[in-house]
Amino acid sequence: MSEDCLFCKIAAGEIQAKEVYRDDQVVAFEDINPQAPFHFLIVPLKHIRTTLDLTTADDDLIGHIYQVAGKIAHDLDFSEDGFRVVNNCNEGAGQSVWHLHFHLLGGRDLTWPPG
Ligand code: DGP
Repeated sequence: MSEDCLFCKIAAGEIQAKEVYRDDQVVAFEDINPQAPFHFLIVPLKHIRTTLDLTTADDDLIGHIYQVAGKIAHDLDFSEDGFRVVNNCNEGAGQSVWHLHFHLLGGRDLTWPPG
């Protein structure tokens, strides 16, 4: 855990969030500023600052995150209509919280390219 990291505090249960999934590697919860009818953040419990800080030791974790994304979309019944998994890396891409996270969006038509 990294001190003063918002998502570490949510992962530790010190700050409340509307959780939809948790296991021994990740937690998923509703985004506070939803951009779609379904908008969740899938966050590793381990503090990793950005995608650029991943190592080969994290390969299974990233695979697991995609499995969890599909499971949430399936369990909440929006997988068939389509969903998107997005990771913003660094400020230019819109990253605002410095703990790796994946947006899971669904429940509306998702246009391409994203902004
Ligand atoms: P990004 O901009 O890609 O780093 O995404 C960060 C997201 O985190 C953004 O969509 C809003 C969300 N967020 C920020 N603070 C909180 C919070 O305190 N609770 C929850 N649930 N989401 C938050």
